[in-house]
Amino acid sequence: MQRKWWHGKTAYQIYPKSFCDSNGDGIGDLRGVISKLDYLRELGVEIVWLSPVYPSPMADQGYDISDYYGIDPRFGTMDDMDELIAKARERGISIVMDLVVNHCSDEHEWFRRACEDPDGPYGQFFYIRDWHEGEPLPCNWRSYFGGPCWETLPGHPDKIYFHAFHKKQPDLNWENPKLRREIYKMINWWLDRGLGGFRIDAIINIKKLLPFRDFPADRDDGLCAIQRMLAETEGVNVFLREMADETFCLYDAFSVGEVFNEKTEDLPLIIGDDGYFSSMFDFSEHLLGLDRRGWHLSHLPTAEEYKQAAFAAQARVADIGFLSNIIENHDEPRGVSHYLPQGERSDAAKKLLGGLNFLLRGLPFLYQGQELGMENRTGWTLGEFDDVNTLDQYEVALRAGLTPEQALRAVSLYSRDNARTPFQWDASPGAGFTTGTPWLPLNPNYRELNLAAQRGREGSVYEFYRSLIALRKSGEYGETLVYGETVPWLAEQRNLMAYLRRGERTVLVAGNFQGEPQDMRLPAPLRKLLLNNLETLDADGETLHLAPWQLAVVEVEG
Ligand code: ISL
Ligand code: CA
Repeated sequence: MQRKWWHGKTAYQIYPKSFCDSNGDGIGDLRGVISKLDYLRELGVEIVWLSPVYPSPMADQGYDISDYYGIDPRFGTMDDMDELIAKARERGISIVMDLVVNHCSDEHEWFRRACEDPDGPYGQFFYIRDWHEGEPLPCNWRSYFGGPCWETLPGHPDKIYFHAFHKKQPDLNWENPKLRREIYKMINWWLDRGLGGFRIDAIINIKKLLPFRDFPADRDDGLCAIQRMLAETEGVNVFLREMADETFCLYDAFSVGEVFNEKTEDLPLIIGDDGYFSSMFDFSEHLLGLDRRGWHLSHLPTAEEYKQAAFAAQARVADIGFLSNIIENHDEPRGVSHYLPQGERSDAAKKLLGGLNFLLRGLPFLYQGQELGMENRTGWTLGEFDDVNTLDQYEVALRAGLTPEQALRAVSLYSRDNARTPFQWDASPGAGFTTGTPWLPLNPNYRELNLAAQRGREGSVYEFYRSLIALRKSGEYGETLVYGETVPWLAEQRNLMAYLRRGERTVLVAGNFQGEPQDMRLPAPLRKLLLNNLETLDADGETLHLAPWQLAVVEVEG
């Protein structure tokens, strides 16, 4: 496998709206991010992915972009962005932006012009079809945020346009070479400003199954999940290859795809040596237990399911390329509230989950606050939710017959807003995030759970993450942890998640994924203890006696 400049780095996702507010308006901003660059360096991260900061009406928190060449005034100015890129670079950090090009905002100039003249050139930038009241829609796909994928084109009662997400996010027509050229031009404009690369949003959706057609309904709304069409669609690779050749490859930029529903045989095309993306997220753990019919029917994954999914993903990719490993992002509940049993909040268990994920082969991505062990917010009321997806799922649950209390409980477990509550810097009112009123309520646990309480405190979750990052960067073990193969160890032993990373050296990662002690047979004699989430480790010649939630990282004889 070819070596790449980003392989040995740790990446970190910032959700700008909730990271640090510099001017007291309750909304995080770029000057806030700049003020925390030294913090990010101290943590050890070297790639920072910023969720969208472009001008946006915020129907989907910035994933509805109305100008690809600007910065939303809520977040700052283009000068702030340039300063961020430059100051980050001085600290050895590459800035990666979000590339949202499956759709734009209905307030983007392209869409406005398409509405003015649907038959003109900008009409071809979207999927617009003739339609008359009473006729069937061109297809019965259900948009990700609920309801049909079709909406009346403003000003044209006899025309409709396609949107895979919110109706304020019209899909761009990638079949049109003019549109594709506009996108590539924009990407290169940003790369010329010194950006390290992009995280690429919802990208598998850019290829539509054409002509549009129906699938059997999967709920009583007569619609069918849009993912169903993705399974039948061919040809997305052609667009993405072209995009990479015209943009990322010219700059040796980093690119990580938000790829769902990919076909196994396509993995080399996606993330192989000459793949069109540097990396792609591993969502296999996230998909566990999710029921397409609604969050209220979903179940939380068990330790065994988590382990098997992670091992399967590692085997599937093996040495083809690098997955990007996460326990959470801005679209998911907090990993520690999702993959650990309900109510389990010990630091040991949080470190176990984080360490098991972080040390897998691939590129580790942390999501802001993960390094503190931030948790789902509890006690949500309906009115406190901001996220469109959550509000839709609440309705879905009500329609399925749940009581309002049951529906609220169900969506509280899965809501994307759990990850979007402000970063907990300290115990002051506003959690050090803002001096004003935060745009989304804080998690009330910020008084105890915050950076100030953990920084420099031996044994804290934060210091544990710093050690993980340092170990992966170390001269002694870096090569093994970055490039070594992953070999599951005793995969059938219940609630034990253990694996070897085999490279120059052999490192064993052994996690007791339960609240009871558990013995584990060693694959080879112990050489050295590298990391431990507890104070002691009980081992004899052939066995590790793991305490509840213990995670031990040890070098063994190779
Ligand atoms: O169900 C999915 C894939 O099978 C979805 O998870 C979907 O791909 C995902 O929601 C896409 O997310 C991204 O694009 C959205 C935005 O709301 C999210 O925040 C973003 O991460 C629309 O831009
Ligand atoms: Ca602000």
